[in-house]
Amino acid sequence: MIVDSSKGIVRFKVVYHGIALSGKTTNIEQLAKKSGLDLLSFDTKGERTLVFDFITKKIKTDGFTLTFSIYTIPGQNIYKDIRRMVMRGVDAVVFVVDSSEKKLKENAEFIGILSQDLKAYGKELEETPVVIQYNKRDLPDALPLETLQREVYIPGKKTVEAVAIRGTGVVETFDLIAQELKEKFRKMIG
Ligand SMILES: Nc1nc2c(ncn2[C@@H]2O[C@H](COP(=O)(O)OP(=O)(O)OP(=O)(O)O)[C@@H](O)[C@H]2O)c(=O)[nH]1
Ligand SMILES: [Mg+2]
Repeated sequence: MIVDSSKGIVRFKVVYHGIALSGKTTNIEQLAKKSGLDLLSFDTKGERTLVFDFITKKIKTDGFTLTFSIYTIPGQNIYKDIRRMVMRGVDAVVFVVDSSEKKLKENAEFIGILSQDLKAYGKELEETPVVIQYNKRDLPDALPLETLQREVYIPGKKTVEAVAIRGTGVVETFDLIAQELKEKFRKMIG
C-alpha cells in the first residue's frame, strides 16, 4: 500500500494467483472489459502467461482515489522466478481455483506455494487479504462446492464461485478483495 496524502491517492497491488490455466488471465480480461479498461499483457505464448498481465482500476472513496494495480502470475512452475517477482509488494491476493476434479491436488498444493511467495516478502498468509475464487463451475467434472471449500481452503478467507469465461462472478470477486483493502485502509487512517 502506497499512500500519497498530498494528492489523496492510495495505491494497492492485487495479484491473481493460482495454478496454471485456472483462469487468472480470463478474470482480468473480463474485469477490464466490464470496467472499460485496457489490459496490458506481456509476453504471452498462445494463452499462457509468461510474464504477467496488468490493469489499473480506480475507485473514489472517503475523499481518496484508490488505485488498484492488478496483476496475474504465470501459473506454470517453470516461470517461478517471474511469479516471485510479480508478488513483490503485493497487498492482496485472489486465489483462482480450477474446479475440475483432476486439478484438486494441484490446487490444494498451490496454497503452500502462495504461502511461500508471501513469506519471501515477509508476509503471512493469515494476515494477508485473500479471496478464494472457485472458477470453472461450468465444467462437467467440477467438484461440489462443499468439497472444494473443505479441500482447497484457507481459514478465515472469503470464497466465491465463478465462471470467468462467461464473466460470472468476476466483478463480485474483485469487489470482495477491494472491500477488504478499503477496510484495511480505513482502519489505518482511523
Ligand atoms: N470452462 C471454462 N473454461 C475457462 C473458465 N475460465 C477460463 N477458462 C479457460 O481456461 C483456459 C486458461 O485460462 P487462462 O485465463 O489463460 O488461465 P491462467 O490462469 O491465466 O493460466 P496461466 O497464465 O498459464 O497461469 C482458457 O482456455 C480459458 O478460456 C471457466 O470459467 N470455464
Ligand atoms: Mg495467464
